[in-house]
Amino acid sequence: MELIFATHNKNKVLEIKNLIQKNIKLLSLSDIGFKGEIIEDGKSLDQNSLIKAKYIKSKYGMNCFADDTGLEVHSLNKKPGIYSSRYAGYPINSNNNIKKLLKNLSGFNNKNARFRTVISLIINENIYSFEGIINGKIIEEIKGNNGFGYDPIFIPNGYNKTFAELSLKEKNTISHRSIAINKMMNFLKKNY
Ligand code: ITT
Repeated sequence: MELIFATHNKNKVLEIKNLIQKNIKLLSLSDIGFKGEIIEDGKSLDQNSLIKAKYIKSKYGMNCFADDTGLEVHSLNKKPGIYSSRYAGYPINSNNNIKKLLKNLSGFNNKNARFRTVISLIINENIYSFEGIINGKIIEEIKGNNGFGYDPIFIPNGYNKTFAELSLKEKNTISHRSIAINKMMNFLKKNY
């Protein structure tokens, strides 16, 4: 089975490559030659992941899935959430996003946060959804060089390293995205 992963984020593609079962041929947006922007104007991760998947499905007619992920910080009323990629405005820049987040969080004692991923999968005309959550906390300094986005300031519960200090393999054993992808893989194994 061929499945398009409707994302422009190369880090996401890299992360999930090893989690996809062998009988699935994963195609990225660059593999199919799509360079356009998909406007994510939904009000939730669910809506935005569905917008991305539906857009590619209707344009190419191929089965596909999309991931929308947000960092939800308890003391900031679950922000940046759906605004995670453009939290500090345009052009999108992870360092600026991190700086803004740390500034906004500086007066709060509660640093609890979670990453939440929602995957929308479209097979033929059927739509399915899978969620993955990892709880942790935000630290005030940047640590580690691996990963992407907010990884250098997020420590998952039960660990003393940030996601950016963990290897790709280690992050994949516990991450929001791997939980959602594994749910999708189990579903595909059983049903397709
Ligand atoms: P696509 O929409 O093309 O998939 P994107 O990077 O815009 O790519 P999202 O809207 O899902 O994807 O992601 C929002 C932002 O959240 C993303 O740009 C990162 O800054 C951050 N993010 C997502 N997943 C993350 C992860 O695993 N670790 C750290 N930050 C992450």
